[in-house]
Order: sequence, then structure tokens, then C-alpha cells
Amino acid sequence: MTIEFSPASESQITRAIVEEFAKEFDNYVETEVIIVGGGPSGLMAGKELASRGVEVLIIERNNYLGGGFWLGGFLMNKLTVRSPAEKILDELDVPYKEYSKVEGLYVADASHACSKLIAATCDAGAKILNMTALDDVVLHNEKVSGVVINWTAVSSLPKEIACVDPVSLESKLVIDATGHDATVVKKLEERGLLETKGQGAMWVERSENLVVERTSEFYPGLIVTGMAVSATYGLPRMGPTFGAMLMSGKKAAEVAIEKLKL
Ligand code: 48F
Repeated sequence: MTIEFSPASESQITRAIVEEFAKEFDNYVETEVIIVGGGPSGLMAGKELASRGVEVLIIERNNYLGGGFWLGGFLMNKLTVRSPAEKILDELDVPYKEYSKVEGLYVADASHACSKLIAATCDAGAKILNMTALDDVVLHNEKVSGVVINWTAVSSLPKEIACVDPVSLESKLVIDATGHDATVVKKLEERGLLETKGQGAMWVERSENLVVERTSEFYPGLIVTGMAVSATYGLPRMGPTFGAMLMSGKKAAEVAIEKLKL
């Protein structure tokens, strides 16, 4: 069998990439919501916002999206959620089963769940800037008003080799979904604008509820979600169960939508 691909030269392929990237990047230099971190909470927030018609850009320092959602725990790729979070797996059309020995504890294949969440987020219309790391925040009149970013490759090289200035993107709201590091919140703490408590010890049955409950605007213009909530408020950690990450992402989107209405 012979296949004839449509003709396109090397330079046309390069131009297609440059032009489309530049057009999209230009659109998102000023946007409604920027989510920093493309793990389960950030993806879920992005999916919810985009599906409600909000312009949303997810910044992810890795090439791949998904954060800790690719694995359950300890390099074992079965993830768990506790009821009622299985409803979100239903929404994402992720197959799962109830663990035979514990009612309300569900197990799913992590790669299946993670790829469905990524696809749903992209399908909803969220845009992704991967290989891009948060460098700082834009702060106008004591309100977080955007992010300062650089290519991950540049930020990971020593300054004497890669002295490259970052660029800024402006947004109405920023969501910190950077997980245990709470990287965006820490940028404000470094300047003495707020204080974080650091993550508490493991206590799954307390932590999940608290993370969802405390998902909120922590500083004007800055909403925290996922494990960043735990690190910010000193809540117990929860280990390899993900219901609270998904539900916190949903709540972060609701908080953002309410704020955008004001
Ligand atoms: O760590 P991560 O999965 O955060 P999450 O959404 O979920 C936490 C769970 O995976 C698990 C848990 C509870 O179930 O304990 O750990 O809160 O995803 C965070 C994402 O943020 C990216 C990072 O690469 C990851 O994909 N990230 C972190 N710092 C930066 C960043 C940064 N400075 N710039 C851009 N992305």
C-alpha cells in the first residue's frame, strides 16, 4: 500500500508552528484566569472554567500534564478516590471499581483516569503552555494580576549560562495549583505579604474534607486549590487518594466564576 501525504515543505511546517503559536500566545497575554500547575486540581479547575466559557490558560513546567495523577502511590499505577468523588470519574467516563473490602473506596487505572482528565480539559477549551515555569507574580495595588514566566529550560539553568529575562501575562485571577510546593503563594510569602503554615502530617480522613472546604481566594486575585491548599493552611496531607484534588479543582472554578462576576 502506498500512502501519499499532502505536500508541505520544511519551511512551511516551521511557519505553521510559529504563526499558530504566536497567535494563541498573543490571545493569552491578557486573559481571564491563569492556572499555575497542570496536576489533577489544576486540570479540573481548567476544565470547569473552560466549559463555562471562561478564558483559561494552564501553565505547566513539565512537558507532560497530570502531575501526581499518573500514579497512585509508591510507583503503583492504581489510584483511589473516596465517595462522593467517584461521580467525577463518572463525568470523565473513567472506569473504576469499588474496593471489595471498603465501601465507598474506589480504584481506577491512573493512566486511564489521567489521560481522560487531560483530554476533557483540552476538549473544554482550556489552553496549555507546557515547559513553562512560574518565575514570579504580577502585583498591582495589592492584588495578584498575572504571572511572570520563563521557559523551564531557562529557569533550570544557572543564571551565568542563561541570563534571559522572563515575560509577564496579565489575568483577572490566578489559581495556584502547584501542589505541595504552593509555588505562587510562596512568592507572596517571600515578600512578607502573607504567611503559610506548611503541610501537616498524614491524616487522610481529615485532610480531604478540609482541602475542599478551604479552597478559596487566599490573597486578592489568588485562589488556591489542591495540595497547595494543604501547604498554605497547614492541613494534614492525604497521600495517594485523589477525590479532594478533583473536588477542590471544581470548587476553585466556582470561586473564580463568582469573583469574575464582581
Ligand atoms: O503535584 P500535583 O499533582 O498537584 P495537585 O493538583 O495534586 C496533588 C496530588 O497529585 C498528590 C496528593 C493528593 O492526592 O498528594 O500529590 O495539588 O501537580 C502540580 C503541578 O504543578 C506543576 C507541577 O509540575 C505539577 O504538574 N508545577 C509546580 N510548580 C510549578 C509548576 C511552577 N513553578 N511552574 C509551573 N508548574
